[in-house]
Amino acid sequence: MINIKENEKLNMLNHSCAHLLAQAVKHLYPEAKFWVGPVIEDGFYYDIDLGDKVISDEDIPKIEHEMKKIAKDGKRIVRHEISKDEALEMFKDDPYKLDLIERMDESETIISCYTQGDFTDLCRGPHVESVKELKHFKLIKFSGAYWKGDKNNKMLQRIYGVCFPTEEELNDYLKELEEAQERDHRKIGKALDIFTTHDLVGKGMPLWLPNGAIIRKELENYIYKKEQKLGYKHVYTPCVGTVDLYKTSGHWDHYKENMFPSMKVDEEEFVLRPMNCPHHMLVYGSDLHSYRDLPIRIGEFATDFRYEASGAVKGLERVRCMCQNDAHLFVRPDQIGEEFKKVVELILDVYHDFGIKNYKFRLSLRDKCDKEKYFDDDKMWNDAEDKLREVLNNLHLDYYEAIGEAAFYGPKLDVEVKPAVGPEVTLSTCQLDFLLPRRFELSYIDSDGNKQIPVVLHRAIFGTFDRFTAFILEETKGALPLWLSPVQINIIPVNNEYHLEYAKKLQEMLSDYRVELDDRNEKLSYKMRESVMRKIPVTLIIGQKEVDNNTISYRLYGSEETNTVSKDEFLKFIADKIENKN
Ligand code: TSB
Ligand code: ZN
Repeated sequence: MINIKENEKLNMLNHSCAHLLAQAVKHLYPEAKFWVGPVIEDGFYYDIDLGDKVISDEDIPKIEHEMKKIAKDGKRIVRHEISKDEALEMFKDDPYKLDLIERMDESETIISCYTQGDFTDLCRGPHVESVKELKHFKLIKFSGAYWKGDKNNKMLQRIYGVCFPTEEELNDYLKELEEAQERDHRKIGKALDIFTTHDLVGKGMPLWLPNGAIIRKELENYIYKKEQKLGYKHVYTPCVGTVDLYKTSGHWDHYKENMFPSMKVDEEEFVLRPMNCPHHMLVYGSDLHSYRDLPIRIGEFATDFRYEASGAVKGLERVRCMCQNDAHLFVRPDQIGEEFKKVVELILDVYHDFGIKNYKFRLSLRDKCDKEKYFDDDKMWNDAEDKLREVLNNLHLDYYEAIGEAAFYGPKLDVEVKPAVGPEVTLSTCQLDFLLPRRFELSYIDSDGNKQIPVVLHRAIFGTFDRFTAFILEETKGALPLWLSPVQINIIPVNNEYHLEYAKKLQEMLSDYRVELDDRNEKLSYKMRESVMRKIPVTLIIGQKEVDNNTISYRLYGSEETNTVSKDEFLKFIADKIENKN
Protein backbone atom coordinates (compact mmCIF):
# COMPACT_ATOMS: atom_id res chain seq x y z
CA MET A 1 0.00 0.00 0.00
CA ILE A 2 1.20 3.48 -0.79
CA ASN A 3 2.81 5.40 2.06
CA ILE A 4 0.82 8.64 2.08
CA LYS A 5 3.14 10.40 4.46
CA GLU A 6 6.08 9.89 2.17
CA ASN A 7 4.32 10.96 -1.03
CA GLU A 8 4.66 14.73 -1.29
CA LYS A 9 1.42 15.35 -3.17
CA LEU A 10 -0.70 12.99 -1.08
CA ASN A 11 0.87 14.29 2.10
CA MET A 12 -0.23 17.85 1.29
CA LEU A 13 -3.69 16.70 0.27
CA ASN A 14 -4.21 14.68 3.43
CA HIS A 15 -2.86 17.41 5.61
CA SER A 16 -5.31 19.83 4.03
CA CYS A 17 -8.08 17.30 4.53
CA ALA A 18 -7.27 17.18 8.25
CA HIS A 19 -8.04 20.91 8.35
CA LEU A 20 -11.25 20.30 6.45
CA LEU A 21 -12.22 17.71 9.05
CA ALA A 22 -11.48 20.18 11.85
CA GLN A 23 -13.53 22.88 10.14
CA ALA A 24 -16.51 20.53 9.74
CA VAL A 25 -16.25 19.41 13.35
CA LYS A 26 -16.16 23.06 14.46
CA HIS A 27 -19.34 23.74 12.47
CA LEU A 28 -21.14 20.82 14.09
CA TYR A 29 -19.67 21.17 17.58
CA PRO A 30 -18.74 24.83 18.10
CA GLU A 31 -17.17 24.09 21.49
CA ALA A 32 -14.58 21.78 19.84
CA LYS A 33 -10.90 22.49 20.47
CA PHE A 34 -8.12 21.03 18.40
CA TRP A 35 -4.82 19.50 19.32
CA VAL A 36 -2.76 18.14 16.40
CA GLY A 37 -3.75 16.76 13.00
CA PRO A 38 -0.77 15.03 11.38
CA VAL A 39 -0.42 13.01 8.20
CA ILE A 40 0.40 9.37 8.80
CA GLU A 41 1.39 6.48 6.58
CA ASP A 42 -2.24 5.68 5.78
CA GLY A 43 -3.88 9.10 5.74
CA PHE A 44 -4.37 11.61 8.51
CA TYR A 45 -6.01 12.08 11.87
CA TYR A 46 -7.01 14.94 14.11
CA ASP A 47 -7.10 14.87 17.92
CA ILE A 48 -10.06 16.88 19.11
CA ASP A 49 -11.36 17.92 22.52
CA LEU A 50 -15.15 17.72 22.34
CA GLY A 51 -15.78 18.31 26.05
CA ASP A 52 -17.75 15.36 27.35
CA LYS A 53 -18.85 14.19 23.92
CA VAL A 54 -17.56 10.86 22.69
CA ILE A 55 -17.64 10.32 18.92
CA SER A 56 -19.90 7.47 17.84
CA ASP A 57 -20.71 5.70 14.58
CA GLU A 58 -23.61 8.03 13.85
CA ASP A 59 -21.42 11.13 13.99
CA ILE A 60 -19.09 10.09 11.18
CA PRO A 61 -21.53 10.44 8.24
CA LYS A 62 -22.65 13.81 9.60
CA ILE A 63 -19.08 15.05 9.73
CA GLU A 64 -18.37 13.68 6.26
CA HIS A 65 -21.49 15.41 4.95
CA GLU A 66 -20.35 18.72 6.41
CA MET A 67 -16.88 18.25 4.94
CA LYS A 68 -18.38 17.65 1.50
CA LYS A 69 -20.47 20.80 1.86
CA ILE A 70 -17.44 22.91 2.73
CA ALA A 71 -15.41 21.36 -0.10
CA LYS A 72 -18.18 22.16 -2.56
CA ASP A 73 -18.23 25.77 -1.40
CA GLY A 74 -14.68 25.87 -2.69
CA LYS A 75 -13.09 28.49 -0.47
CA ARG A 76 -9.44 29.28 -1.02
CA ILE A 77 -6.91 28.18 1.59
CA VAL A 78 -4.90 31.25 2.52
CA ARG A 79 -1.60 31.40 4.37
CA HIS A 80 -0.84 34.21 6.86
CA GLU A 81 2.31 34.82 8.74
CA ILE A 82 2.11 36.31 12.20
CA SER A 83 4.46 36.95 15.09
CA LYS A 84 4.52 34.73 18.15
CA ASP A 85 2.79 37.46 20.19
CA GLU A 86 0.06 37.79 17.60
CA ALA A 87 -0.38 34.02 17.62
CA LEU A 88 -0.63 33.97 21.42
CA GLU A 89 -3.31 36.66 21.21
CA MET A 90 -5.18 34.99 18.36
CA PHE A 91 -5.40 31.62 20.13
CA LYS A 92 -5.67 32.97 23.67
CA ASP A 93 -8.84 30.96 24.36
CA ASP A 94 -7.37 27.73 23.03
CA PRO A 95 -5.16 25.96 25.59
CA TYR A 96 -4.05 23.37 23.03
CA LYS A 97 -2.82 25.82 20.43
CA LEU A 98 -1.25 27.94 23.19
CA ASP A 99 0.65 24.87 24.31
CA LEU A 100 1.91 24.34 20.76
CA ILE A 101 2.90 27.99 20.36
CA GLU A 102 4.68 28.08 23.72
CA ARG A 103 6.69 25.01 22.80
CA MET A 104 7.78 26.29 19.41
CA ASP A 105 11.47 26.61 18.80
CA GLU A 106 12.98 30.02 19.68
CA SER A 107 14.10 30.28 16.06
CA GLU A 108 10.50 30.25 14.85
CA THR A 109 9.81 33.97 15.05
CA ILE A 110 7.26 33.83 12.27
CA ILE A 111 4.29 31.55 12.78
CA SER A 112 2.06 30.53 9.91
CA CYS A 113 -1.70 30.06 9.94
CA TYR A 114 -4.02 28.79 7.26
CA THR A 115 -7.53 30.12 6.78
CA GLN A 116 -10.32 28.58 4.73
CA GLY A 117 -13.63 30.45 4.99
CA ASP A 118 -14.55 30.75 8.66
CA PHE A 119 -11.81 28.46 9.94
CA THR A 120 -8.21 29.23 10.82
CA ASP A 121 -5.65 26.75 12.06
CA LEU A 122 -2.10 27.09 13.19
CA CYS A 123 0.05 25.17 10.74
CA ARG A 124 3.40 25.03 8.99
CA GLY A 125 1.76 23.93 5.77
CA PRO A 126 2.01 23.59 2.88
CA HIS A 127 -1.59 23.10 1.78
CA VAL A 128 -3.51 22.77 -1.45
CA GLU A 129 -4.89 26.01 -2.87
CA SER A 130 -8.55 25.46 -2.30
CA VAL A 131 -10.85 23.16 -0.34
CA LYS A 132 -12.44 22.19 -3.63
CA GLU A 133 -9.46 19.89 -4.22
CA LEU A 134 -10.62 17.87 -1.20
CA LYS A 135 -13.61 16.05 -2.61
CA HIS A 136 -12.46 12.45 -2.53
CA PHE A 137 -11.98 11.50 1.08
CA LYS A 138 -13.28 9.02 3.62
CA LEU A 139 -13.29 9.04 7.40
CA ILE A 140 -11.96 5.62 8.28
CA LYS A 141 -12.25 5.19 12.03
CA PHE A 142 -12.16 6.95 15.38
CA SER A 143 -10.80 6.25 18.83
CA GLY A 144 -9.94 7.90 22.12
CA ALA A 145 -6.41 9.25 22.47
CA TYR A 146 -4.88 10.78 25.57
CA TRP A 147 -3.56 14.30 25.13
CA LYS A 148 0.18 13.94 24.39
CA GLY A 149 -0.24 10.18 24.76
CA ASP A 150 -0.18 10.48 28.57
CA LYS A 151 -2.88 8.54 30.39
CA ASN A 152 -2.95 11.13 33.17
CA ASN A 153 -4.17 13.68 30.63
CA LYS A 154 -7.60 14.21 29.18
CA MET A 155 -8.87 11.70 26.62
CA LEU A 156 -9.35 13.43 23.26
CA GLN A 157 -11.34 12.14 20.29
CA ARG A 158 -9.17 11.01 17.40
CA ILE A 159 -10.75 10.79 13.95
CA TYR A 160 -8.83 9.13 11.11
CA GLY A 161 -9.35 9.76 7.43
CA VAL A 162 -7.77 9.52 4.02
CA CYS A 163 -7.96 11.69 0.91
CA PHE A 164 -7.04 11.18 -2.76
CA PRO A 165 -7.10 13.40 -5.85
CA THR A 166 -9.72 11.23 -7.59
CA GLU A 167 -12.63 9.01 -6.64
CA GLU A 168 -11.00 6.11 -8.46
CA GLU A 169 -7.77 6.33 -6.47
CA LEU A 170 -9.75 6.60 -3.25
CA ASN A 171 -11.81 3.53 -4.09
CA ASP A 172 -8.74 1.52 -5.07
CA TYR A 173 -7.11 2.48 -1.81
CA LEU A 174 -10.18 1.61 0.27
CA LYS A 175 -10.37 -1.76 -1.43
CA GLU A 176 -6.73 -2.43 -0.67
CA LEU A 177 -7.31 -1.32 2.90
CA GLU A 178 -10.21 -3.71 3.26
CA GLU A 179 -8.09 -6.56 1.95
CA ALA A 180 -5.31 -5.65 4.37
CA GLN A 181 -7.77 -5.63 7.24
CA GLU A 182 -8.96 -9.08 6.20
CA ARG A 183 -5.36 -10.20 6.47
CA ASP A 184 -4.80 -8.56 9.84
CA HIS A 185 -3.64 -11.30 12.21
CA ARG A 186 -5.86 -9.88 14.95
CA LYS A 187 -8.90 -10.67 12.84
CA ILE A 188 -7.60 -14.07 11.72
CA GLY A 189 -6.43 -14.86 15.24
CA LYS A 190 -9.94 -14.33 16.51
CA ALA A 191 -11.72 -16.14 13.70
CA LEU A 192 -9.47 -19.20 14.02
CA ASP A 193 -9.34 -19.21 17.85
CA ILE A 194 -5.61 -18.67 17.96
CA PHE A 195 -5.33 -16.15 20.75
CA THR A 196 -7.41 -13.88 22.89
CA THR A 197 -6.86 -11.10 25.41
CA HIS A 198 -8.57 -10.13 28.62
CA ASP A 199 -8.43 -6.91 30.61
CA LEU A 200 -8.03 -8.96 33.77
CA VAL A 201 -4.75 -10.31 32.46
CA GLY A 202 -3.60 -7.00 31.05
CA LYS A 203 -2.72 -5.04 27.93
CA GLY A 204 -0.29 -6.70 25.56
CA MET A 205 -0.55 -10.03 27.39
CA PRO A 206 -2.26 -12.38 24.92
CA LEU A 207 -3.57 -15.78 25.94
CA TRP A 208 -2.60 -18.45 23.42
CA LEU A 209 -5.65 -20.67 22.89
CA PRO A 210 -5.28 -24.40 22.08
CA ASN A 211 -5.04 -23.74 18.33
CA GLY A 212 -2.38 -21.09 18.90
CA ALA A 213 -0.53 -23.37 21.29
CA ILE A 214 -0.29 -26.03 18.57
CA ILE A 215 1.24 -23.55 16.14
CA ARG A 216 3.67 -22.37 18.78
CA LYS A 217 4.68 -25.90 19.73
CA GLU A 218 5.29 -26.77 16.06
CA LEU A 219 7.41 -23.64 15.65
CA GLU A 220 9.38 -24.53 18.76
CA ASN A 221 10.01 -28.08 17.56
CA TYR A 222 10.96 -26.86 14.12
CA ILE A 223 13.54 -24.29 15.21
CA TYR A 224 14.82 -26.46 18.07
CA LYS A 225 15.70 -29.20 15.60
CA LYS A 226 17.50 -26.74 13.31
CA GLU A 227 19.44 -25.25 16.21
CA GLN A 228 20.34 -28.61 17.65
CA LYS A 229 21.86 -29.61 14.32
CA LEU A 230 23.89 -26.41 14.34
CA GLY A 231 25.37 -27.18 17.74
CA TYR A 232 23.20 -24.97 19.92
CA LYS A 233 22.71 -25.98 23.57
CA HIS A 234 19.35 -25.03 25.01
CA VAL A 235 18.81 -23.93 28.60
CA TYR A 236 15.97 -22.87 30.89
CA THR A 237 16.44 -19.77 33.02
CA PRO A 238 14.01 -17.76 35.18
CA CYS A 239 12.06 -14.87 33.70
CA VAL A 240 13.12 -12.60 36.55
CA GLY A 241 16.49 -11.33 37.66
CA THR A 242 17.64 -9.03 40.42
CA VAL A 243 18.11 -5.34 39.79
CA ASP A 244 21.82 -5.95 40.37
CA LEU A 245 21.92 -8.34 37.43
CA TYR A 246 20.60 -5.59 35.18
CA LYS A 247 22.93 -3.04 36.73
CA THR A 248 25.83 -5.34 35.84
CA SER A 249 24.56 -5.77 32.30
CA GLY A 250 23.88 -2.07 31.83
CA HIS A 251 20.18 -2.54 31.07
CA TRP A 252 19.29 -0.71 34.27
CA ASP A 253 20.98 2.42 32.89
CA HIS A 254 20.21 2.04 29.20
CA TYR A 255 16.96 0.12 28.98
CA LYS A 256 15.04 1.00 32.14
CA GLU A 257 12.18 2.80 30.41
CA ASN A 258 11.36 -0.44 28.57
CA MET A 259 11.25 -2.49 31.75
CA PHE A 260 8.50 -3.23 34.25
CA PRO A 261 9.13 -1.67 37.65
CA SER A 262 10.99 -3.70 40.25
CA MET A 263 9.49 -5.64 43.14
CA LYS A 264 10.94 -6.46 46.55
CA VAL A 265 10.87 -9.99 47.92
CA ASP A 266 12.56 -10.45 51.28
CA GLU A 267 15.99 -8.90 50.85
CA GLU A 268 16.04 -9.14 47.07
CA GLU A 269 14.80 -6.68 44.47
CA PHE A 270 13.60 -8.29 41.24
CA VAL A 271 12.60 -7.19 37.78
CA LEU A 272 10.77 -9.10 35.10
CA ARG A 273 13.45 -9.59 32.50
CA PRO A 274 13.27 -7.65 29.24
CA MET A 275 16.06 -9.72 27.68
CA ASN A 276 17.85 -12.97 28.35
CA CYS A 277 21.42 -11.98 27.65
CA PRO A 278 22.43 -11.44 31.30
CA HIS A 279 21.19 -14.91 32.26
CA HIS A 280 23.04 -16.46 29.35
CA MET A 281 26.24 -14.60 30.27
CA LEU A 282 26.02 -16.31 33.65
CA VAL A 283 25.37 -19.67 32.02
CA TYR A 284 28.60 -19.22 30.02
CA GLY A 285 30.41 -17.98 33.11
CA SER A 286 29.38 -21.02 35.14
CA ASP A 287 32.19 -23.03 33.58
CA LEU A 288 35.76 -22.61 32.34
CA HIS A 289 36.26 -22.50 28.57
CA SER A 290 39.17 -23.13 26.28
CA TYR A 291 39.57 -21.53 22.82
CA ARG A 292 38.88 -24.99 21.40
CA ASP A 293 35.35 -25.05 22.93
CA LEU A 294 34.24 -21.94 21.10
CA PRO A 295 31.78 -21.12 19.57
CA ILE A 296 29.44 -21.92 22.46
CA ARG A 297 25.84 -21.39 21.49
CA ILE A 298 23.34 -20.98 24.33
CA GLY A 299 19.72 -21.07 23.16
CA GLU A 300 16.44 -20.61 24.98
CA PHE A 301 12.77 -20.12 24.26
CA ALA A 302 12.66 -17.39 26.81
CA THR A 303 9.82 -15.32 28.14
CA ASP A 304 10.50 -11.60 28.45
CA PHE A 305 8.50 -8.63 29.61
CA ARG A 306 8.82 -5.21 28.11
CA TYR A 307 6.98 -2.03 28.75
CA GLU A 308 5.54 -1.11 25.36
CA ALA A 309 3.37 2.02 25.15
CA SER A 310 -0.29 1.06 25.36
CA GLY A 311 -0.94 2.69 21.97
CA ALA A 312 1.81 0.59 20.37
CA VAL A 313 0.63 -2.79 21.70
CA LYS A 314 -0.82 -4.81 18.81
CA GLY A 315 -2.22 -8.36 18.81
CA LEU A 316 0.65 -10.84 18.85
CA GLU A 317 2.90 -8.52 16.91
CA ARG A 318 3.82 -6.12 19.68
CA VAL A 319 3.22 -7.52 23.12
CA ARG A 320 4.37 -6.82 26.65
CA CYS A 321 4.93 -10.50 27.43
CA MET A 322 6.79 -12.30 24.67
CA CYS A 323 8.77 -15.43 24.05
CA GLN A 324 12.01 -15.03 22.14
CA ASN A 325 13.61 -17.70 20.04
CA ASP A 326 16.82 -16.45 21.53
CA ALA A 327 20.45 -17.51 21.52
CA HIS A 328 23.74 -15.99 22.53
CA LEU A 329 26.75 -17.22 20.64
CA PHE A 330 30.11 -16.89 22.38
CA VAL A 331 32.90 -16.72 19.82
CA ARG A 332 36.56 -15.83 19.46
CA PRO A 333 37.20 -12.63 17.49
CA ASP A 334 38.49 -14.71 14.55
CA GLN A 335 35.18 -16.61 14.45
CA ILE A 336 32.87 -13.58 14.13
CA GLY A 337 32.55 -13.67 10.35
CA GLU A 338 31.96 -17.40 10.08
CA GLU A 339 29.43 -17.48 12.91
CA PHE A 340 27.58 -14.44 11.61
CA LYS A 341 27.42 -16.14 8.22
CA LYS A 342 25.86 -19.23 9.77
CA VAL A 343 23.19 -17.11 11.42
CA VAL A 344 22.36 -15.37 8.15
CA GLU A 345 22.20 -18.75 6.40
CA LEU A 346 19.85 -20.04 9.08
CA ILE A 347 17.60 -17.02 8.58
CA LEU A 348 17.56 -17.66 4.82
CA ASP A 349 16.88 -21.35 5.35
CA VAL A 350 13.94 -20.68 7.68
CA TYR A 351 12.48 -18.01 5.40
CA HIS A 352 12.72 -20.45 2.52
CA ASP A 353 10.82 -23.10 4.48
CA PHE A 354 8.07 -20.61 5.28
CA GLY A 355 8.03 -19.14 1.79
CA ILE A 356 8.77 -15.66 3.18
CA LYS A 357 9.84 -13.47 0.29
CA ASN A 358 8.97 -9.91 1.16
CA TYR A 359 11.58 -8.74 3.60
CA LYS A 360 14.51 -6.36 3.81
CA PHE A 361 17.89 -6.79 5.42
CA ARG A 362 18.96 -3.73 7.35
CA LEU A 363 22.56 -3.43 8.45
CA SER A 364 22.57 -1.04 11.39
CA LEU A 365 25.82 0.79 11.88
CA ARG A 366 27.03 3.40 14.35
CA ASP A 367 27.09 7.10 13.70
CA LYS A 368 30.82 7.86 13.98
CA CYS A 369 30.12 11.37 15.27
CA ASP A 370 27.84 10.24 18.06
CA LYS A 371 30.43 9.48 20.71
CA GLU A 372 27.81 9.43 23.43
CA LYS A 373 25.48 6.82 21.95
CA TYR A 374 28.26 4.45 20.95
CA PHE A 375 30.83 2.60 22.91
CA ASP A 376 34.10 4.33 22.03
CA ASP A 377 36.50 2.03 20.21
CA ASP A 378 37.05 2.99 16.59
CA LYS A 379 39.02 -0.08 15.62
CA MET A 380 36.51 -2.45 17.11
CA TRP A 381 33.63 -0.77 15.28
CA ASN A 382 35.40 -0.53 11.95
CA ASP A 383 36.53 -4.16 12.03
CA ALA A 384 33.12 -5.41 13.08
CA GLU A 385 31.20 -3.40 10.52
CA ASP A 386 33.56 -4.44 7.75
CA LYS A 387 33.22 -8.08 8.72
CA LEU A 388 29.42 -8.02 8.65
CA ARG A 389 29.42 -6.20 5.33
CA GLU A 390 31.86 -8.70 3.87
CA VAL A 391 29.66 -11.66 4.85
CA LEU A 392 26.56 -10.04 3.35
CA ASN A 393 28.41 -9.20 0.15
CA ASN A 394 29.84 -12.70 -0.15
CA LEU A 395 26.34 -14.11 0.20
CA HIS A 396 25.19 -11.66 -2.53
CA LEU A 397 22.43 -10.38 -0.30
CA ASP A 398 20.49 -7.24 -0.88
CA TYR A 399 20.68 -5.00 2.18
CA TYR A 400 20.66 -1.38 3.10
CA GLU A 401 22.76 0.40 5.67
CA ALA A 402 21.23 2.43 8.46
CA ILE A 403 23.75 4.80 10.04
CA GLY A 404 23.12 5.55 13.70
CA GLU A 405 20.77 2.56 14.17
CA ALA A 406 23.33 0.21 15.74
CA ALA A 407 22.97 -0.80 19.36
CA PHE A 408 25.25 0.88 21.93
CA TYR A 409 27.36 -2.26 22.07
CA GLY A 410 27.82 -3.14 18.41
CA PRO A 411 26.47 -3.30 14.84
CA LYS A 412 23.54 -5.54 13.92
CA LEU A 413 21.58 -7.04 11.09
CA ASP A 414 17.79 -6.88 11.28
CA VAL A 415 15.20 -8.35 8.96
CA GLU A 416 12.28 -6.04 8.41
CA VAL A 417 8.84 -7.09 7.24
CA LYS A 418 5.65 -5.22 6.55
CA PRO A 419 2.54 -6.29 8.46
CA ALA A 420 -0.90 -6.14 6.83
CA VAL A 421 -1.69 -3.01 8.80
CA GLY A 422 0.81 -0.58 10.30
CA PRO A 423 4.50 0.21 9.98
CA GLU A 424 7.35 -2.22 9.32
CA VAL A 425 8.64 -4.38 12.16
CA THR A 426 11.77 -6.38 12.80
CA LEU A 427 11.49 -10.14 12.68
CA SER A 428 14.94 -11.73 12.84
CA THR A 429 17.93 -10.03 14.34
CA CYS A 430 21.62 -10.71 14.81
CA GLN A 431 23.60 -8.31 16.99
CA LEU A 432 27.32 -8.20 17.57
CA ASP A 433 28.36 -7.36 21.13
CA PHE A 434 31.80 -6.55 22.49
CA LEU A 435 30.65 -5.08 25.78
CA LEU A 436 28.47 -7.52 27.69
CA PRO A 437 31.18 -10.22 28.01
CA ARG A 438 33.44 -7.56 29.55
CA ARG A 439 30.78 -6.40 31.98
CA PHE A 440 30.34 -9.98 33.17
CA GLU A 441 34.11 -10.59 33.13
CA LEU A 442 33.76 -13.61 30.85
CA SER A 443 36.80 -15.32 29.45
CA TYR A 444 38.31 -18.28 27.64
CA ILE A 445 41.85 -19.55 27.70
CA ASP A 446 43.69 -19.07 24.41
CA SER A 447 46.32 -21.39 22.88
CA ASP A 448 49.07 -19.64 24.86
CA GLY A 449 47.26 -20.19 28.13
CA ASN A 450 46.20 -16.54 28.42
CA LYS A 451 42.76 -15.29 29.35
CA GLN A 452 40.82 -13.69 26.49
CA ILE A 453 37.39 -12.09 26.30
CA PRO A 454 34.87 -13.73 23.97
CA VAL A 455 32.62 -11.77 21.61
CA VAL A 456 28.85 -12.37 21.75
CA LEU A 457 26.33 -12.59 18.94
CA HIS A 458 22.76 -12.09 20.10
CA ARG A 459 20.37 -13.62 17.63
CA ALA A 460 16.71 -14.46 17.30
CA ILE A 461 15.57 -16.11 14.08
CA PHE A 462 11.81 -15.91 14.60
CA GLY A 463 12.35 -12.83 16.70
CA THR A 464 9.61 -13.85 19.08
CA PHE A 465 7.12 -16.68 18.62
CA ASP A 466 4.49 -14.02 19.12
CA ARG A 467 5.56 -11.71 16.31
CA PHE A 468 6.45 -14.56 13.97
CA THR A 469 3.04 -16.18 14.43
CA ALA A 470 1.37 -12.83 13.74
CA PHE A 471 3.41 -12.50 10.57
CA ILE A 472 2.79 -16.03 9.34
CA LEU A 473 -0.96 -15.70 9.91
CA GLU A 474 -0.93 -12.60 7.72
CA GLU A 475 1.31 -14.10 5.04
CA THR A 476 -0.93 -17.14 4.74
CA LYS A 477 -4.21 -15.32 5.46
CA GLY A 478 -4.70 -17.99 8.11
CA ALA A 479 -4.40 -20.89 5.64
CA LEU A 480 -1.39 -22.43 7.33
CA PRO A 481 0.65 -25.21 5.72
CA LEU A 482 -0.29 -28.73 6.75
CA TRP A 483 2.54 -29.17 9.26
CA LEU A 484 1.60 -26.02 11.18
CA SER A 485 -2.15 -26.19 10.98
CA PRO A 486 -3.98 -26.72 14.31
CA VAL A 487 -6.40 -29.12 12.59
CA GLN A 488 -4.70 -30.90 9.72
CA ILE A 489 -7.41 -33.21 8.41
CA ASN A 490 -11.18 -32.95 8.68
CA ILE A 491 -13.20 -36.08 7.92
CA ILE A 492 -16.76 -35.58 6.74
CA PRO A 493 -18.98 -38.62 6.29
CA VAL A 494 -21.60 -37.91 3.63
CA ASN A 495 -24.25 -39.80 5.59
CA ASN A 496 -23.74 -40.74 9.22
CA GLU A 497 -25.95 -43.77 8.95
CA TYR A 498 -23.88 -45.48 6.23
CA HIS A 499 -20.45 -43.88 6.27
CA LEU A 500 -19.64 -43.01 9.86
CA GLU A 501 -18.14 -46.35 10.73
CA TYR A 502 -15.62 -46.20 7.88
CA ALA A 503 -14.90 -42.53 8.69
CA LYS A 504 -14.09 -43.54 12.27
CA LYS A 505 -11.67 -46.16 11.03
CA LEU A 506 -9.93 -43.52 8.95
CA GLN A 507 -9.76 -41.27 11.98
CA GLU A 508 -8.02 -44.04 13.86
CA MET A 509 -5.67 -44.72 10.98
CA LEU A 510 -4.70 -41.02 10.91
CA SER A 511 -4.27 -40.68 14.65
CA ASP A 512 -0.65 -39.52 14.27
CA TYR A 513 -2.06 -36.34 12.79
CA ARG A 514 -4.39 -33.68 14.13
CA VAL A 515 -7.65 -35.06 12.82
CA GLU A 516 -11.26 -34.13 13.39
CA LEU A 517 -14.35 -36.10 12.46
CA ASP A 518 -17.39 -33.99 11.73
CA ASP A 519 -20.24 -36.33 12.64
CA ARG A 520 -22.85 -33.64 13.21
CA ASN A 521 -26.17 -34.18 11.53
CA GLU A 522 -25.68 -31.30 9.14
CA LYS A 523 -25.76 -31.12 5.35
CA LEU A 524 -22.55 -32.07 3.53
CA SER A 525 -22.38 -28.65 1.83
CA TYR A 526 -22.66 -26.91 5.20
CA LYS A 527 -19.89 -28.97 6.73
CA MET A 528 -17.68 -28.45 3.67
CA ARG A 529 -18.17 -24.71 3.83
CA GLU A 530 -17.25 -24.67 7.48
CA SER A 531 -14.14 -26.73 6.83
CA VAL A 532 -13.07 -24.09 4.29
CA MET A 533 -13.90 -21.24 6.65
CA ARG A 534 -11.73 -22.84 9.31
CA LYS A 535 -8.98 -23.08 6.67
CA ILE A 536 -8.39 -26.76 7.37
CA PRO A 537 -5.77 -27.90 4.82
CA VAL A 538 -7.26 -31.31 3.97
CA THR A 539 -10.93 -32.28 4.04
CA LEU A 540 -11.95 -35.90 3.47
CA ILE A 541 -15.33 -36.57 1.92
CA ILE A 542 -16.38 -40.10 2.72
CA GLY A 543 -19.39 -41.55 0.89
CA GLN A 544 -20.57 -44.88 -0.45
CA LYS A 545 -17.97 -45.06 -3.20
CA GLU A 546 -15.14 -44.67 -0.66
CA VAL A 547 -16.68 -47.29 1.67
CA ASP A 548 -17.17 -49.77 -1.19
CA ASN A 549 -13.70 -49.29 -2.68
CA ASN A 550 -11.79 -48.79 0.57
CA THR A 551 -10.52 -45.42 -0.73
CA ILE A 552 -10.27 -41.81 0.41
CA SER A 553 -11.56 -38.75 -1.38
CA TYR A 554 -10.04 -35.46 -0.30
CA ARG A 555 -10.02 -31.81 -1.11
CA LEU A 556 -7.19 -29.40 -0.38
CA TYR A 557 -7.89 -25.96 0.97
CA GLY A 558 -8.25 -23.48 -1.87
CA SER A 559 -9.06 -26.14 -4.46
CA GLU A 560 -12.40 -27.22 -5.86
CA GLU A 561 -10.98 -30.49 -7.07
CA THR A 562 -11.70 -33.80 -5.30
CA ASN A 563 -9.04 -36.53 -5.54
CA THR A 564 -9.70 -40.16 -4.81
CA VAL A 565 -6.80 -42.36 -3.73
CA SER A 566 -6.03 -45.53 -1.82
CA LYS A 567 -5.37 -45.33 1.91
CA ASP A 568 -1.66 -45.97 1.41
CA GLU A 569 -1.38 -43.32 -1.24
CA PHE A 570 -3.11 -40.88 1.05
CA LEU A 571 -0.80 -41.66 3.98
CA LYS A 572 2.22 -41.15 1.76
CA PHE A 573 0.81 -37.93 0.35
CA ILE A 574 0.26 -36.49 3.83
CA ALA A 575 3.63 -37.61 5.15
CA ASP A 576 5.42 -36.08 2.13
CA LYS A 577 3.54 -32.85 2.42
CA ILE A 578 4.48 -32.49 6.07
CA GLU A 579 8.07 -33.48 5.44
CA ASN A 580 8.46 -30.92 2.63
CA LYS A 581 6.67 -28.23 4.61
CA ASN A 582 4.91 -27.08 1.46
C1 TSB B 1 18.27 -11.37 20.18
N1 TSB B 1 19.07 -9.52 23.38
C2 TSB B 1 18.60 -9.66 22.03
C3 TSB B 1 18.41 -11.13 21.70
O1 TSB B 1 19.52 -11.87 22.16
C4 TSB B 1 17.25 -8.93 21.92
O2 TSB B 1 16.47 -8.94 22.84
N2 TSB B 1 17.04 -8.32 20.77
S1 TSB B 1 15.70 -7.49 20.43
O3 TSB B 1 15.44 -6.52 21.43
O4 TSB B 1 15.85 -7.01 19.10
O5 TSB B 1 14.51 -8.50 20.45
C5 TSB B 1 14.55 -9.67 19.68
C6 TSB B 1 13.35 -9.77 18.77
O6 TSB B 1 12.14 -9.77 19.55
C7 TSB B 1 13.14 -8.60 17.82
O7 TSB B 1 13.93 -8.76 16.68
C8 TSB B 1 11.66 -8.68 17.50
O8 TSB B 1 11.42 -9.58 16.44
C9 TSB B 1 11.06 -9.28 18.76
N3 TSB B 1 10.34 -8.29 19.59
C10 TSB B 1 10.87 -7.19 20.17
N4 TSB B 1 9.93 -6.52 20.86
C11 TSB B 1 8.78 -7.22 20.72
C12 TSB B 1 7.43 -7.04 21.20
N5 TSB B 1 7.12 -6.02 21.98
N6 TSB B 1 6.49 -7.94 20.85
C13 TSB B 1 6.82 -9.00 20.08
N7 TSB B 1 8.05 -9.21 19.60
C14 TSB B 1 9.02 -8.35 19.91
ZN1 ZN C 1 20.61 -10.86 23.81
